[in-house]
Amino acid sequence: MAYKINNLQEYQTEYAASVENPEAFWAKQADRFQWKKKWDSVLDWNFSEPDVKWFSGGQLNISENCLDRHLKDKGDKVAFFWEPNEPSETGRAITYKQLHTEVCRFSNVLKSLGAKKGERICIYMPMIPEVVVAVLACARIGAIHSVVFAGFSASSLTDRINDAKADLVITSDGSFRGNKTIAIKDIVDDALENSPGVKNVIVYKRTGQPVKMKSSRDLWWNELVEKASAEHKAEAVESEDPLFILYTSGSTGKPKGVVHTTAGYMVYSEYSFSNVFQCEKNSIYWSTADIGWITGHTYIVYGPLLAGVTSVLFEGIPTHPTPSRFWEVVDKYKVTHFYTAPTAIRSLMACGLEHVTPYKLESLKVLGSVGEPINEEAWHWYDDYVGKNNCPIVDTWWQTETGGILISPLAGITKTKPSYATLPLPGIQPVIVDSEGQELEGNDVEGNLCIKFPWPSILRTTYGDHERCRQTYFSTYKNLYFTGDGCRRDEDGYYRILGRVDDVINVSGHRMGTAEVENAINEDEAVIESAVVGYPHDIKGQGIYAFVICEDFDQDHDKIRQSILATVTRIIGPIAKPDKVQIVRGLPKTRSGKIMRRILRKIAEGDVFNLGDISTLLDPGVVEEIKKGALVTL
Ligand code: 6R9
Repeated sequence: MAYKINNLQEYQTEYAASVENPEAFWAKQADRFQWKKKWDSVLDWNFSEPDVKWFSGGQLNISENCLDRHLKDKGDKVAFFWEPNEPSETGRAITYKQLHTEVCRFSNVLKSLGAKKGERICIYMPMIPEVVVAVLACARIGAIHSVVFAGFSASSLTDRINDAKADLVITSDGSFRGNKTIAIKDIVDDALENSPGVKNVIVYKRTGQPVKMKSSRDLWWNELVEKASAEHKAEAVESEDPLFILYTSGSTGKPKGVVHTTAGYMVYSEYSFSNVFQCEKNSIYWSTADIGWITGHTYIVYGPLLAGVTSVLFEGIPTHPTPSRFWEVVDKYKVTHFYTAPTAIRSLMACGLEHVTPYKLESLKVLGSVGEPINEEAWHWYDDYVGKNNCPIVDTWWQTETGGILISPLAGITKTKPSYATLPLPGIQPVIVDSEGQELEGNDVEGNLCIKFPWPSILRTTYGDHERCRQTYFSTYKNLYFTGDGCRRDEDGYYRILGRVDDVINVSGHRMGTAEVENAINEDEAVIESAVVGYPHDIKGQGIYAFVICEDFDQDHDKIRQSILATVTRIIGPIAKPDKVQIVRGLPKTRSGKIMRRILRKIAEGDVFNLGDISTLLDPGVVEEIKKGALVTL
């Protein structure tokens, strides 16, 4: 098992060492892995371009470190227990050796189709073991995977395929999600109408539903794999060769392709996984995330496999067939480490205790939370009814861009505090700055959260647009990585994340840019202009509130709403559907034409008596009208 911190004093010593001599600290961590060629220098960096390089000159393969490295001692250990959507369907147990064989076979399949090092491969799949095989096979041949969440629409998929210039797509015929069957392959077909660069589509048969196979382009997974050899020597890649692209929303325009590279990401994903969760030899770890999000990448695939842990891989949703599904799975596999999102906790909380109390949940040792701030009520419910006041809760703060957890308790070591992510991991140097970029030193301060020194899994660029990366993360405050989150450091030096300070809404732990949702709404025929803001939502954390100007205000508003929801679903996917759509005659704009979102946010929150100064508006009258029609209880 990897090097692990065992107590608070060790944490403090490690932390101090990591700040004093980061290079020596990370070289020691990197030494535990298998290198095809050792690095020449540990770290070269500047945040102004930005240009960050970890373990330069080194060569390695991350899939070899996830799989081959464990074969001698852990070949027969289960890597994944796969639990299907329907409890009546038999699951699968896949050992490290079996996973290795499958990944080797599929690597040969990819090679036989001409896939090469550095090429982009798009993966659009449900939560089945083959998605892990696909990801690791890409890494094994040195190709760059771009996993797209299978809930995104055809048009979102097209954008991501085209931005990454992927020429191969891996998918399935359909997927099971709750009581729905989704025609995944049809969505891919639609997407490919506008992605002429794609030469092949590999289709895994999951549901058995009929699909159209385009000859010479579309190939069945099973047929390709049957013919493939199970021997494959992992390609040597450079430390800084890209490992994957993952698209995420920002405050402006289209989602950006966050790029992570190989060696640093490997070292940090394993280090953070091992230290935050503190798994032991016989632990059964389960993260309920989807592979389409960063949590799925780092803490379903890479972290746990690098650490040689046994995980549960779950295809379904928390409420199918009943809201007991999670607890049933915990008892079935005797899960020891359970990692989920506050939104899931809140939705299960709302379903009632009768779905939890019949379950033993005795195996649980550690609970985790990720994706959004966890409110105290949800924290206590998780602690009382799931952890039975016996399991530390690790509230893990991090981002797609950070690659791994940066601020979190270490399970059983750091004293927890409801709704606090607590302390930075070794190697992480957070700073809180005011709006001018002045560092706020000492405790009991609040401002914007930045990080002042690189850690191994920091993003390296945004795909195809380095300037966007610089602008978004490294230009707001000189020589600092800016997270986009507000933060408080309390009197004990504990960090509490307060949520986004930019135009990003966090809906059920999923990041949505307001601009992105507005662009989708504006595609609707009836719409002239729109403005989107977030508002507090009991289950989702934040909901999406859209103010929309239509061509004809006197049309049936419900009809327009339905049409807008359908348009947003078509363009982005169901996760971006506004919860509230208010049709308005005008939007509050300044004389220079800028929408004053501050006012709309207040209205959406139902706080209409504190709108602040509205005298700079071009037409203050619109505010009164919006207030009258507001879809809130005042
Ligand atoms: C891992 C992930 C990142 C944004 C981040 C922040 C919010 C994530 C959080 C949290 C408070 C936590 N966030 N974890 N806020 N406490 N424990 O979620 O990545 O999808 O990129 O979202 O999510 O606002 O900036 P990503």
